[in-house]
Amino acid sequence: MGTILVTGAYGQVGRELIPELERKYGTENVIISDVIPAPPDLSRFRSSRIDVSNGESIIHAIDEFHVDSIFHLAAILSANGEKNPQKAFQINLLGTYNVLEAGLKKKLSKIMIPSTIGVFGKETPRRDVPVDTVTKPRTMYGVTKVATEILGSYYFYRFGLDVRGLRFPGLISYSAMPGGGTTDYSVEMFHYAIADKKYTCFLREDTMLPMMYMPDAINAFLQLYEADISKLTHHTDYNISAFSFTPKDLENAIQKRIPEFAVEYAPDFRQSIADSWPETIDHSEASKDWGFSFKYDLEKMVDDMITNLRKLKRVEIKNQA
Ligand code: VAH
Repeated sequence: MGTILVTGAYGQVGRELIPELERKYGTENVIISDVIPAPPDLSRFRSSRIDVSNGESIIHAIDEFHVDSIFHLAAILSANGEKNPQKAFQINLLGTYNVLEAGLKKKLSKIMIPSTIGVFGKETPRRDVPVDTVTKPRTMYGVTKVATEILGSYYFYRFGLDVRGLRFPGLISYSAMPGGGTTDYSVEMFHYAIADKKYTCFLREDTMLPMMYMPDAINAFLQLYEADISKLTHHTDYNISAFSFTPKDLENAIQKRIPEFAVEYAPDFRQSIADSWPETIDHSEASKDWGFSFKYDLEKMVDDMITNLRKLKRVEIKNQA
């Protein structure tokens, strides 16, 4: 078995995907990469500096580490993408093209590419959105992700390259901060609550969005990675989600645990992005084809986030002492 290369490995998804890949496949079989050096706490892994807009750096890493499959996480998310659409195009679309071309040239066994509910737009139905529907996104992030879904399918049907992907909703986690998305408020709120600070939310209190706790998201990604290809009726665009909530729902859920926590609402440019996304997702095809399910509902997620952030804060205070 060859090794598994993770691009964009030091972001919110990568920080939780890496230990799960390590647990399943062994430290020596996981190669981590990003445009920045590996953080000290990941020094046990072999690592590479890869800028996915440079196709040669991907080929070089595949040769150096005998890579057999890639989890391609490198991407610029929705909010940051609107601050620099040209860079988002370069990294998200051309970067993914480079990964697919490298996979073809080096005959890789599998390429995993996360997509997003950000592929949907104002013309998409607002509730119970199926996989096959109108995808006219209003962000460069969404445009690049629709394109990479279609490009990945093309590489499967035209060249037989096994490319798989799923549409992540907003992802909540405690081990790394999100990287410039429209759903980042759902993580920031917890950090302010734990620090006994008032939080200013950049979305309206009634903005309902599909969400998921990171452990369920990582489990789903690995389930799709290990799924029998003959069972797949889609390849790069499976819908997944666990629950939907509004910022007010999350404020209320946190206040049940931290009564003094308060939120004020001051929508910014990200409100128009959120308004273009649906409220709830139909994930039945992922469940039918490869057994997608989730363990965390809103209440269980809130408890786990608060418990673990408090643990991390105690460790941080102890280390500073
Ligand atoms: C973003 N967190 O906000 C990402 C995600 C569905 C949202 O793709 O851009």
